[in-house]
Amino acid sequence: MKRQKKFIIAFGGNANSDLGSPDETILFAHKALAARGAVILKESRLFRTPAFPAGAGPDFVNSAALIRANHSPDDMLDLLHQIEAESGRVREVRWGARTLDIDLIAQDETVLPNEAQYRYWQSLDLSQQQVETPGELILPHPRLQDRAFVLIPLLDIVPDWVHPVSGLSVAEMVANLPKSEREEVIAL
Ligand code: PH2
Ligand code: MG
Ligand code: MG
Repeated sequence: MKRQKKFIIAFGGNANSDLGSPDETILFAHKALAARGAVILKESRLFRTPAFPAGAGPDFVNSAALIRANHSPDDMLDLLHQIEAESGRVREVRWGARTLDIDLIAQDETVLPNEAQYRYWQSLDLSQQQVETPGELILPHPRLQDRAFVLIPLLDIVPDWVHPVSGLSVAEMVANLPKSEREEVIAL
């Protein structure tokens, strides 16, 4: 039998939706994934995190989950977008206030579309990131190692997962973050 895939998913929101506050919306999204046939293996706590970039809006609520499913990575991304839509998300300006953002962070040790392209997207600095958007799914998420609001929730669920390109574990990536950024992420 083919081994089922494991996906690492990140959730975030900093605006009220039809379903309620960001934490209520995120908990709805965790349940919606399970209702669509994904098996939730681990769920992180919810965390309050300052918006990135600094000053970009109200604080976020962030969380993460490890799920098991048969989907291809592209089908999983479609499912996440459907759940965003169901929870009242309107796709606003990039990096603006949002009711619910669900990001596919990784699928096992898969690198997409290939290691050379991956390294290109990972190498972009902040100003290039704001003008260049990949037309295809890049995995693992190219900004994973930079974001305390993603990494600290991952510490709850997959501390030993190793990034297939850098070879660093989640715990090592967290340790590489500036202390000030780690301390801004606070469990609710
Ligand atoms: N998501 C963003 C942009 N900035 N900041 C925090 N703290 N949490 C997020 O989830 C987040 C963000 C783009 O999706
Ligand atoms: Mg996001
Ligand atoms: Mg997103």
